[in-house]
Amino acid sequence: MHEALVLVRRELGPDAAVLHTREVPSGRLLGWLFGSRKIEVTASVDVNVPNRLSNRLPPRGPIDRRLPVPPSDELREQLANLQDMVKELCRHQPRATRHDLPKELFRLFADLLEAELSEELARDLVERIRTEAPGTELSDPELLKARIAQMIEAEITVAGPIVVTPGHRRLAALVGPTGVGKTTTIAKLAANYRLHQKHRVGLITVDTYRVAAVDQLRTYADIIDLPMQVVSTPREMREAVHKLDDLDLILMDTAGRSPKDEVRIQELKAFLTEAEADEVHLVLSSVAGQQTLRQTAERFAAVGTTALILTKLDEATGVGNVLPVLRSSKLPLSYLTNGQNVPDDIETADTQRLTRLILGMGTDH
Ligand SMILES: Nc1nc2c(ncn2[C@@H]2O[C@H](COP(=O)(O)OP(=O)(O)OP(=O)(O)O)[C@@H](O)[C@H]2O)c(=O)[nH]1
Ligand SMILES: [Mg+2]
Repeated sequence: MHEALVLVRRELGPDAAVLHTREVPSGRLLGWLFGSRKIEVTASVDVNVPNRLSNRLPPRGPIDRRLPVPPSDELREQLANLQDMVKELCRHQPRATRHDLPKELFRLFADLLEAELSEELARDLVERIRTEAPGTELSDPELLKARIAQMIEAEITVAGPIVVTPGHRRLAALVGPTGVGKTTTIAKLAANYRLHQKHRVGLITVDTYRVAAVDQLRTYADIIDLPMQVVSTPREMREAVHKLDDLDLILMDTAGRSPKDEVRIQELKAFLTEAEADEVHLVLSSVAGQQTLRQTAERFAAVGTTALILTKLDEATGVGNVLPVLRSSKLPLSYLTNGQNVPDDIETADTQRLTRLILGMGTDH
């Protein structure tokens, strides 16, 4: 048998699979002549034989006897040594593998996924906790939550509200994709600055694409009693700004643009350049997927965005999806909006509050 296998190896190479072996019954002419045993081996290089080390039950019956390889003493000893080494390794590094997450960390990981954090980010945070946190902390859910909250807080930068200095006109524009809540947010801001803080506020809209768009803003302007300018070409922008020059704050509404429409983005940039906007807030809906959020922020960076506004937090099931865009865009957050009510459903972005929202720790108002 040994000789036969050596021959197989020589003929077909080391990867050959032995499919069948048998001893040719004696009594044949050659056996009779030479008095030797004859072995027949069927082997192939292109047959895929299942791994013998798989968990399946070992083959039974005659196949069992195909290649009897009784482990030598030396082999047995090597196996035993290996076993000991593996045991030893496990004892010294109980947290060595990913699948072996301690119970509390695993729960945290699951919570983060549920909060719409990407798997990548959740794993990143949990792995950091695993290496940074002292062992005692790993079994305490409260301490773990506090630590993860700290990490998430570190990912969030806030810009603070638009700072208005009476006598120094400030122009803030809101840009973003369609339907994210730009006009509604402008109305909320205008009402708050005008009615609560008593500043002199004016509005400019460059949204002349949709018939109803100008009317929507004009309705708010009328209710709050604010001057409003409608601009349809970049050329008209200077004059419109000039007319509102003696105000403290000009809020500029723009038409929703698809981030994929390069021409419209460039056009928007022309409007903003003419207006010499002091700040450009990119409005993003927190309901959007993280990929969309990131790509949108990338495209709108071309118009000179300076801050982020997150809308529709009330509609989002989890807000962990906003973390990647905060990280990649490096834009500070200015406002959060959480409802359709003008002027109430808006707040200045707050790191701790957003962190609580991300971690699903509820709202505290
Ligand atoms: N639930 C919820 N709805 C909001 C929020 N902000 C705005 N909306 C609603 O979203 C819808 C679109 O709001 P708009 O302010 O018209 O959005 P826009 O970005 O100006 O839209 P376009 O000008 O068409 O690009 C309206 O029904 C708003 O009431 C919010 O914070 N939460
Ligand atoms: Mg609008």
